[in-house]
Amino acid sequence: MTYLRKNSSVALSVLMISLSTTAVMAQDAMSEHAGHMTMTDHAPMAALGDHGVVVDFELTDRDGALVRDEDFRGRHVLLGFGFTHCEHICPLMALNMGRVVEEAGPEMTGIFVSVDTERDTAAITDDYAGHFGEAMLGLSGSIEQINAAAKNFKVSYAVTKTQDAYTVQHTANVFLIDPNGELVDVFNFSTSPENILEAVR
Ligand SMILES: [Cu+2]
Repeated sequence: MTYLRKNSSVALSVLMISLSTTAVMAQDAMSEHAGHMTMTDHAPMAALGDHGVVVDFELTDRDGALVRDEDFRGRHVLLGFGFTHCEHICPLMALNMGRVVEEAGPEMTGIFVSVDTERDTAAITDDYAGHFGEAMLGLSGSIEQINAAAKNFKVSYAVTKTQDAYTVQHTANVFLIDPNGELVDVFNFSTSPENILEAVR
């Protein structure tokens, strides 16, 4: 089965316009998502688990249908975890992912998975992902589904709620999965689309 967006008529977001000063944002972002990232392009493989491992996830799309890793066999997948209220990291990550997916053509799907299960429904997540490209899919799921998927990618996240703040810290890596469902490379949220595309070719 080839999984494509069901809702592709979303207009380009102003988010994309506000993303031209990436250096400043990355610095900002370091404090927002402290503790989970390095500033090199490639995350250290030791932190990723087994290179070449077959990925495993079961999530939910905007219609409540189950979406599994095997639905994407035969295609490349670029996948990242985040949340739609994220101010700096996720917009840049999704923007980069959208550009890669657009350049790579119809053989690649981008998947943005929200770890903010309380606020981000699958529909909200999919609308968000759709701002960044036609082939960008947003998925959500139950806490159990999200935790299982995050564990598979060695992604950690933490929701912090106080009286006046609601923040989500999360690993901001971008995972490249090949048509056999194997993890082939991992990038940081700020890795340029060009560098990711090199790994696809
Ligand atoms: Cu984020």
